[in-house]
Amino acid sequence: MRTPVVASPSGFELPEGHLRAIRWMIYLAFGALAIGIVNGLGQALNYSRVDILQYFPGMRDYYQGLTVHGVVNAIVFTFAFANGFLSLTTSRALARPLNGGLLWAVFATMVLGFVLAAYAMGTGQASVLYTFYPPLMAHWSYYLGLALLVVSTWLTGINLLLGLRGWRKDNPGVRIPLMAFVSVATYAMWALASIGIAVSVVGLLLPWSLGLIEHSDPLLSRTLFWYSGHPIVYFWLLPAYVSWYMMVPKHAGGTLFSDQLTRIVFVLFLLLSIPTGFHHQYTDPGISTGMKAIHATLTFGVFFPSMVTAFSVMYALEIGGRRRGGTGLTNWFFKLDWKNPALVAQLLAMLTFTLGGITGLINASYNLNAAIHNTAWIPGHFHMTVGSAVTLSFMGIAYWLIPYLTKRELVGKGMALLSSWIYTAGVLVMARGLISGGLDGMPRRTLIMEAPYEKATWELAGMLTGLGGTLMFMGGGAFFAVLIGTVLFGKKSEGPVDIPFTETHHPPASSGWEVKLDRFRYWIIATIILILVAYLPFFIQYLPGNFTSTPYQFF
Ligand code: HAS
Ligand code: CU
Repeated sequence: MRTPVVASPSGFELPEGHLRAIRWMIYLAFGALAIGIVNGLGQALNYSRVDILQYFPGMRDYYQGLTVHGVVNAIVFTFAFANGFLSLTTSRALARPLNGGLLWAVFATMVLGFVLAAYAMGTGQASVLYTFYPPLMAHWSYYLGLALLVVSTWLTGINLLLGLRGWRKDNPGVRIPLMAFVSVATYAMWALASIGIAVSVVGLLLPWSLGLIEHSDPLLSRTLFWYSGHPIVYFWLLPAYVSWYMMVPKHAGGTLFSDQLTRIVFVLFLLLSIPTGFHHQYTDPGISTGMKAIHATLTFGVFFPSMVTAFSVMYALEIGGRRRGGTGLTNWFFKLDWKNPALVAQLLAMLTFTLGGITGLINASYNLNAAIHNTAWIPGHFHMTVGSAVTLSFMGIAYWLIPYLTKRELVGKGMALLSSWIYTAGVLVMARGLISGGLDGMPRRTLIMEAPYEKATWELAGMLTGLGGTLMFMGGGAFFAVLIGTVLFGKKSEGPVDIPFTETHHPPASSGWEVKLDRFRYWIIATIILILVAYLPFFIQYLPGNFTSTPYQFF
């Protein structure tokens, strides 16, 4: 084995003002998560017929609570975290400051977007869920708020790109540092992916809610939504993957075995994340079966880089476990540092994600999808992906990131460890409830406690869902106690605090085909071609659309 090399240069420190902007983005992210988990508890308890939503002003209505839960957890929390975290990783990896003004502009745009959307949701004028399908119509401030949240990700993307361009000018012919490569690839993917939601919100729904357009076209808006709505799940996931590749091996005392393969994985996500949206629309009329089959096939394609990730990261962990004295086939796993909260949270996130991934494969299978679409199975699937692979990983990252950003030591390490275990137990119990109920026809997005058609067999499923959700809430509560304790009472760290950088076995190749991996321009062109193959036939046949639906507001 060769001497490992550090994957990205360290030693460079971001200007104090930049760190402050990033710190506020991370605070905003976790502030949103805190609101979201209170709502989440209400949603989970609904399945076990316990009504707590009535006690929360501004969340009295089931769909109001569910909208707040979806928007703050799946959009505000994830976007704010990605904007802050990947700005930091890019700047550190390139060893140069990003544009400080843009960092603050990102923060301000997110706050404004959040306030506008919160106003609409809090006053009960936007109970349209985070998918906002027309003809359900929300208050204009909801759409404008969401649009601004998307703009904040574009501003971050521009900032990363400007940083990369400057770095390239100063370092001609040098390979992009791996950590910058994976961060920029994430934003390049999302820049192309977010076009659908932007066209739908700014071009159709916002003017419609302002009375400028009279009617809406549900199928067109759904299609534009899912054009962005599938890749958005990778925009949530990839910052966690950045950490699994670039930091978790370091926590575990291991090394990453291939720089090249890591780049290939992120290029595959860039290429394949977007042309898959119809797997959310298998049951929609008006889209040909042939087009659905293309999206199904590409969905199996985008499964592949996650499989590669599973084996790459597992190998890095194995190296760490063996260096700590692990022997035999499995003993290395138990030798990992199970006392490090940042590592444990992310290991548990990975373990849960194996189940989340498998359920994804079932969703993607056209005929199996018919059995579980719109049932409680789906929230079962996505709480084992975004609800744990992503959220628990971000919590794990926070255990070193908050001390790094505040220069204070983590308070309550034991509580932090316990929090991850309780949270994971909660996710698994809740998913067990939702998944078994879903297989038995228990619907999602339904006020089960007042449904007149409940099946007796849903009772156990509902109770497990409520119990699991309560455990998740307790785990989340413990996490916030640690977080707030650290920010307010953490001991000032002595000496410099650094980001945990993973090392790789080999430096990136300086000649040969691997060098071409860094040419983002080619990958972006290839991605656009794939998008055209996957979407153009539908739009050619469907446009100019059917703008005939009159708006509904049941709230
Ligand atoms: Fe999904 C619906 C298919 C991944 C989120 N998904 C959803 C919805 C959400 C969501 C929110 O094809 C509902 C949307 C709504 O409101 O209607 N999903 C997939 C597939 C994957 C997948 C094929 N989903 C995700 C991720 C999400 C997410 C990631 C969030 C972050 N999903 C679907 C489909 C639907 C769907 C259909 C529509 C269903 C319907 O009818 O409505 C794949 O990308 C999954 C790949 C994952 C893997 C797992 C790899 C495992 C890893 C961990 C390794 C472990 C280690 C541990 C290293 C292949 C990387 C080592 C430890 C040791 C034990 C040694
Ligand atoms: Cu999807």
